[in-house]
Amino acid sequence: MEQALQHVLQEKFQKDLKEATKEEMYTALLFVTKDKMKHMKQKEGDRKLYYISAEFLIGKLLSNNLINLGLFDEAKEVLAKYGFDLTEVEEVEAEPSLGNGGLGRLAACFLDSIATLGLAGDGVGLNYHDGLFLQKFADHKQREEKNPWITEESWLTRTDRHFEVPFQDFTLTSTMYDIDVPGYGKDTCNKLHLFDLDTVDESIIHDGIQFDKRDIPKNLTLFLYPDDSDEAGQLLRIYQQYFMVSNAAQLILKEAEERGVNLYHLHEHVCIQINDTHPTMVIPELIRLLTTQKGFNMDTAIDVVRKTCAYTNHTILSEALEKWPVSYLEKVVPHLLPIIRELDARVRRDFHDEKVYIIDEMDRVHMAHIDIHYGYAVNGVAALHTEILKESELKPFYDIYPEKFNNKTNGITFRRWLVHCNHELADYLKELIGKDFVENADSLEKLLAFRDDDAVLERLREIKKDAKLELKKYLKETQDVDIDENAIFDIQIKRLHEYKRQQMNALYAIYKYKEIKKGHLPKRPVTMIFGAKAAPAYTIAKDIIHLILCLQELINHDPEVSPYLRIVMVENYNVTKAEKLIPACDISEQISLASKEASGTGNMKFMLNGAVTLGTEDGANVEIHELVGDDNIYIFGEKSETVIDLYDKAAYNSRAIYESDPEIEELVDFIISKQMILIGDPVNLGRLYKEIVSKDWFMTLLDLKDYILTKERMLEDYEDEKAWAKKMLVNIAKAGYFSSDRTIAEYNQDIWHL
Ligand code: NBG
Repeated sequence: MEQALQHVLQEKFQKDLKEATKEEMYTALLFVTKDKMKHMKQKEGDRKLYYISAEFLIGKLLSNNLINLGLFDEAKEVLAKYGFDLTEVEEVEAEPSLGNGGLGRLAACFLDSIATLGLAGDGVGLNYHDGLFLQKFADHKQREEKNPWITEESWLTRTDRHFEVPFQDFTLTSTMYDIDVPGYGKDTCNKLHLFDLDTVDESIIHDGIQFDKRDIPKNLTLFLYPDDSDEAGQLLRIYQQYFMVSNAAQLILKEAEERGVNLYHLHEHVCIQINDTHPTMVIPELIRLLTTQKGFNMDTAIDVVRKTCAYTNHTILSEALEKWPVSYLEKVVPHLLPIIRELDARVRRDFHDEKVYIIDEMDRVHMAHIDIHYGYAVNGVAALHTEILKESELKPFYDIYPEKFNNKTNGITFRRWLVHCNHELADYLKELIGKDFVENADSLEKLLAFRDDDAVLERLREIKKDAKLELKKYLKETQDVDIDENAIFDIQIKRLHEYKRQQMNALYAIYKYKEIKKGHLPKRPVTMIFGAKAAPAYTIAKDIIHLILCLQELINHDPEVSPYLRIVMVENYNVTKAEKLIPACDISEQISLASKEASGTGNMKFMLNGAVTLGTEDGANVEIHELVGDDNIYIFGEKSETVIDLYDKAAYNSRAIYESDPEIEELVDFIISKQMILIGDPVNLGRLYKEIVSKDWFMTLLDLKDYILTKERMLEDYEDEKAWAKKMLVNIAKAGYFSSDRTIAEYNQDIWHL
C-alpha cells in the first residue's frame, strides 16, 4: 500500500507521501483501489442478474471499497504514518448524487450483498450529472441548487459500450460508465453500469435547478426525478426511463450473445429485477428487440420475457404508482405502443376485470400492471407491506396469480452501516463476539449473553457518548450549531413526506416547548434532529420544513427553553450525513401512518447502532417489534387495519378531533401564533395549519396524543441508564435479521436462482 501510494503520488503529482495534500492523497487512494479492482475478475456464472433501478444511492465509496477489499486497516496505518487521517481524507470525495431515498439506498445495499454473496449480478441505471438537488436553507425555507458530483478522477470508468436509443424524433447514442462493486472478502467484482449521453450540458442549468425541459440531448441525464408537475417534465421522465431500459435491454442481449446464450433460452441464463415501476418499459422494449431484431414471433418473445423479469413494489401510495398517458408515450416512444396495446389486449382477452387492465378507460398505461402480468414474481419489501398488497392494493392481481406474490423484507449492508460508520462499536463487538458478524449477521445474537454484564452495558453507553461528541463536532463545523452531548438525541431522518409525519414530530416540539415554558422541565435536555429533503414541487412538504426551521429559530434562541430543548434541521441530508447521525442516536423516529411506509430501512440502521425505536406498527417496524419484544421498542398509534378501514369508509375527520380536544387545538394553533408569524412566512404556516385542520390526509391528529405520551414515557425510561443500555444491547443483538445479505439470499433462493 505504501509503495503503491508513493508510486501514484510521484507519477501524478511528483510528490512524496510526506508532501502530499489531502486532495492528492485521496486521488492516490482512489487510483490504487481502482487499479486493484480493475485486476479482479468479474463474477461469472451461468445465470446472471441485472438489477435495473432509477436510483443507486451508493454514498462515498473509498472507505467501503477499502473495507471490502480488506485494505482498510493497512491504508489507515500508512496514512497515519504520514500524518493523515483516513476519515478526513475521505471528506475530499464528493458523494455521488444518484439517488433519492430508501429505494435508492436499498439498491446500493443490495449491490454490496450480491457481490459479497459471490453472485453474478450487475446494477443498471443512469449517470445523473447533478442527481438529486442540493438542499440549502434560506429564510427558513428549502432552496434547491444543482449538485454536481462528477469530478475528473472518480470511481466512474468510461467504457467503449455505446448503444443507439431510438425516440420519436431522434436517435441518441449512449455511453456506458462502470463503477466496480467489490464484495466483502471476495476476489471478484460486480459492476454498476450507468448510462449517459455525451451531449448533456450542465451549463443550461440556471436559477437553482431550472433548465429547458425540452432540450433532451442536453438535459437527459442532468437530474434525477426532474420536476414533473407539467407535461414537459413528464415527457422528460419518459425519455429518461426509456433511455435507461433500452440501454439495459440492449446490454443484456449483447452480453447474453457474447456468452453464447441461445436467446430462446434467455430466461435460463438471465433474470431482470425491476426496481419499482421506473424500469417497467424494459418489458415492451425487450419484446420489441426480440421481435424486430432477433426473429422472434410475438408469442415466443412475450413468453421468454415473462420468464425473465421480476418486479419489486416499494409503495402503496397510489400517486407513486406510475400511470403514463398513452398520448405521452406516443410522443416519446411510439414504437413501444403497438406492443403495450398487444399486452393489454391479451389481458383483456383473458380477464374480465377492468381493474387489471394495462390501459385504463382514461387512456393511461398502468406501469405496475405490465410488471405483474408480464413478470414471473412480484414482491413487497416487508411482511406487512406484502400482506397489504395481497389483501387490498393489488388484490385483484393476487387473486389471479397467487404464486407470483412473495415477501422480501428489506435489509441493510452491515459493512457500511456498522463497520464503516461506527468503528468504535464495530471494534468493540469484534472484541466481544468475534468478527464473524460482518459476514454472518445472525451471530450478533451472541451479544445477548452480555445483557446483564454491567461492564459491557457501561461500554455501550460510552460508545454512544463518543458518537454524540463526534456528531456535535461535525454539526459545529458544518452548520455552526451547538448541541449538548449529554442530551437525549431524538432523530428523524428520511425524505419529507406527509405520510412519514415529520409534522407530528414538530407538534411534539411545540408541546415540549410549551411544557418548558410552563416550568415543567425535563430531567435531561432533549435534542431533536431532523434531516429531510422535500420534492421541489411538493408544497406542503416544503411548508413542513418551514415549520421545523421556524421552530428551530424560536426554540434555540429562547434562553428559558434552549437549555432543555434544541432543534436541529440538518442541511442537505444525504448518505454521508446519515453515517454521522445514526451512531449518535438514542431515539429512532419511525412514526409513519400505519400501512403507508412499505418497509423503512433507516429503522434497521438505527437499531443496529443501538438506538431504540419509537414507532407505529408499520413496515419493518412490525418485524423489529417481534424480534426485540415489547420491552425494547416503543409502539404507539392506530394499527394498519384501523387506518385502512378509515380510508375505506372515508371516516377520518381531523377537524372533529381538533375541535373536540383543546390540547390538540392549542398545539395546532401554535403554528399560526404571533411568535411563529414573527419568524416565519404566514402563507406557508397558514397553509400548513389549514391542511392539518381541514384535511390531514395522513392522520397526524389521530395518533398525536398517543405519540406524545409514548415519547414522554421513553424520556422517563432513559433515566434508568442501565435498563436503557440493555435495550440498546438487545436492539443491536437482534439486528442480524436485517442484514441485506439475508435479504439477497432470499431473493436468490426464491426469485433469481443464480
Ligand atoms: C420506499 C419506501 C420505503 C422502503 C424503500 C425501500 C420508494 C418508492 N419506496 O418504506 O417508502 O423502505 O422504498 O424498499 O422510494
